Amino acid sequence: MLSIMKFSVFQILVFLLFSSFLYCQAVVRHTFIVQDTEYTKLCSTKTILTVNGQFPGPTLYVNKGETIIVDVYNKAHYNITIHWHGVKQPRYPWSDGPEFITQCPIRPGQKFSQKVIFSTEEGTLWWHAHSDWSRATVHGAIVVYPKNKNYPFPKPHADVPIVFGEWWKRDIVEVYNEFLHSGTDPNISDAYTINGHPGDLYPCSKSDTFKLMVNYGKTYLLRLVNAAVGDILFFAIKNHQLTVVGTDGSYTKPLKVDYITISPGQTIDVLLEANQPLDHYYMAARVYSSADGVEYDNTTTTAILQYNGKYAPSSPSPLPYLPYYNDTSASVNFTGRLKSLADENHPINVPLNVSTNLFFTVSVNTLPCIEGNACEGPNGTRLSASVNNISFVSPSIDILKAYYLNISDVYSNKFPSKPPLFFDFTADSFPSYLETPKQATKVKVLEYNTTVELVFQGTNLLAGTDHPMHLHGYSFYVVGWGFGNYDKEKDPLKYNLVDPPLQNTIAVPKNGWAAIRFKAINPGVWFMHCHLERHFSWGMEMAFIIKNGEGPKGKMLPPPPDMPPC
Ligand SMILES: *[C@@H]1O[C@H](CO)[C@@H](O)[C@H](O)[C@H]1NC(C)=O
Ligand SMILES: *[C@@H]1O[C@H](CO)[C@@H](O)[C@H](O)[C@H]1NC(C)=O
Ligand SMILES: *[C@@H]1O[C@H](CO)[C@@H](O)[C@H](O)[C@H]1NC(C)=O
Ligand SMILES: *[C@@H]1O[C@H](CO)[C@@H](O)[C@H](O)[C@H]1NC(C)=O
Ligand SMILES: *[C@@H]1O[C@H](CO)[C@@H](O)[C@H](O)[C@H]1NC(C)=O
Ligand SMILES: *[C@@H]1O[C@H](CO)[C@@H](O)[C@H](O)[C@H]1NC(C)=O
Ligand SMILES: *[C@@H]1O[C@H](CO)[C@@H](O)[C@H](O)[C@H]1NC(C)=O
Ligand SMILES: *[C@@H]1O[C@H](CO)[C@@H](O)[C@H](O)[C@H]1NC(C)=O
Ligand SMILES: *[C@@H]1O[C@H](CO)[C@@H](O)[C@H](O)[C@H]1NC(C)=O
Ligand SMILES: *[C@@H]1O[C@H](CO)[C@@H](O)[C@H](O)[C@H]1NC(C)=O
Ligand SMILES: [Cu+2]
Repeated sequence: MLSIMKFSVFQILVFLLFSSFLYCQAVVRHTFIVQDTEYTKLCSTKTILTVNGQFPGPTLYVNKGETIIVDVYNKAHYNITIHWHGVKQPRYPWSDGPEFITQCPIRPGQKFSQKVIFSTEEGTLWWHAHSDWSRATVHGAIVVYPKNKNYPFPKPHADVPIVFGEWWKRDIVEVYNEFLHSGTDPNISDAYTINGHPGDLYPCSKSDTFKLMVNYGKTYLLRLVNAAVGDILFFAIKNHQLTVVGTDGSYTKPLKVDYITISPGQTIDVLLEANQPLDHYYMAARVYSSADGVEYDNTTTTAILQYNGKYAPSSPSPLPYLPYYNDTSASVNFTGRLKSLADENHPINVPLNVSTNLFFTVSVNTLPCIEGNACEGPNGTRLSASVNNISFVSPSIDILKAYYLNISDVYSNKFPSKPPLFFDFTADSFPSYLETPKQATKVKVLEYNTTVELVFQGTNLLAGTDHPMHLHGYSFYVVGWGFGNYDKEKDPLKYNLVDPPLQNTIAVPKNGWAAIRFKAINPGVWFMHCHLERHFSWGMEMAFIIKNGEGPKGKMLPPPPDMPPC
């Protein structure tokens, strides 16, 4: 009797162990319900698109190398797609998300189960809508934990996503439609937000402020995500230095700073030591805007870092120092100091032997007026934007499907490796004939396993400004950057090939250039675009097709059965 009892207890233990093992192996599923939700901010109420009713949307927590499934239900009144920003999705572009690049939109009432495949990413990424400007409110953080929570720094006391957003009092669809119709810049936003809260410097926002409670003596990992629609931001915390430890899902050498610069699309992980006298301290963010003559939202969003304990907080609380709105040297001073951690546990693999050199100009342009449209751009034109003088025209079925099924007339595969004309790209003025781009849907086709160096050259056509360029399906090493025209003899001599940062978004500095390298080992269709939404809407984007390589490991996986129909 006793022995039977023992045996059954043992059996139960085995069963429990086995089932928990099975549970761990099961693919984790998440539900995203895209819906219309009423929100009140800055004294006015409006309906916004959200995921699960939240702004920002839910944070996804995953372990390095995991695959998850997100069931996206569109219960709203707009078409939507969801992109997993910075997730490489090896050989599986099908759930990458950009509308008419890798899928057609999920229509109201439809569902799409998106498989999200994590591989080498570790740190912070994010997800967002990738159709028109709905990503203004449809976005959230992704936290990728290291194996066994084994960080290359002492384990932080807590993990805090800090998501920056941008808020218009008006409906974002109205702002977007009016912008498209006008042919000129969009209306500037009314506020920036930190985790959905504008903070107490705005009217009616005293109680709409994000608060981070901390214990003296502890260290916190802040996972910063810039989800703003069109603005690079400076961020700082009063009296606290920040130690940068990662960007775009990859570790960096620890870098102590007083402020950070963060581009739309970029993530930055910082350690915050709660080592100051017990008090309330402001965190603040405001725009870095480098384009001359372009209006910007000059407001400041704040949150409060509040120490636990009994004390009377000082009042008023001073704001932290932030660089001036147009301080380009402050911006690049931060961005240019990022370096990969590159230690023995986090080795890097910078491609040294380049086989394909690409040189892409990124420009703001004008198009002649078309009847029936407003033409409020300079001299009665419509603003536009381009890569290598080609302003991207969105196709009406997705490029991935056209490629996979060999459907012709959807895109041309003749995207040029260099611009049609070489001139002084960063001159003060230009003959007006240079201003008008071509309009086309062109992709650059690369053989599998090519080693690519891509130099982005910013131009001063219309108004030079920073362009945060984002590549899907890859992370790339940022091996160099500078101001003025890229010099192909001298500039490569100054490249960092030892510990360049591994990123998925790089802000090409105003009237300058940035050089990136990657190895084309992820077959599929991968979008590349400026992450300032107005430039994106004007056509500052293109796509790569990376062909299949040898063997099954070099080939794209087949599509899932539930791809949204066109
Ligand atoms: C844009 O700004 C103008 C001028 O301030 C205003 O009249 C218009 O209503 C705004 N449009 C939207 C969609 O917010
Ligand atoms: C922001 O711009 C407004 C309108 O142009 C101006 O009145 C205000 O002084 C500016 N505020 C700051 C902090 O620069
Ligand atoms: C920044 O703006 C200020 C004030 O408008 C101006 O005086 C200054 O020249 C600008 N700096 C740069 C680098 O453009
Ligand atoms: C960048 O910032 C560091 C630290 O504040 C400072 O020492 C350095 O002079 C700055 N460099 C430039 C080029 O502004
Ligand atoms: C670089 O590539 C060239 C051409 O593909 C090849 O001949 C050479 O051996 C390579 N060098 C290294 C160091 O891999
Ligand atoms: C607008 O036209 C004027 C006069 O023809 C010209 O000098 C100026 O460069 C033009 N501006 C733009 C942005 O094309
Ligand atoms: C793709 O289509 C073109 C023309 O429609 C045809 O010539 C070609 O053989 C097709 N390729 C494949 C791989 O089916
Ligand atoms: C872009 O292409 C158009 C059309 O061919 C041409 O008129 C224009 O000069 C080109 N601009 C640049 C900057 O290459
Ligand atoms: C990729 O290229 C490298 C050389 O750069 C070569 O050693 C390797 O075998 C290639 N892999 C495939 C799958 O083609
Ligand atoms: C939604 O997407 C479908 C399919 O691509 C398209 O036909 C329809 O026009 C889109 N609706 C809107 C409102 O954009
Ligand atoms: Cu841009």
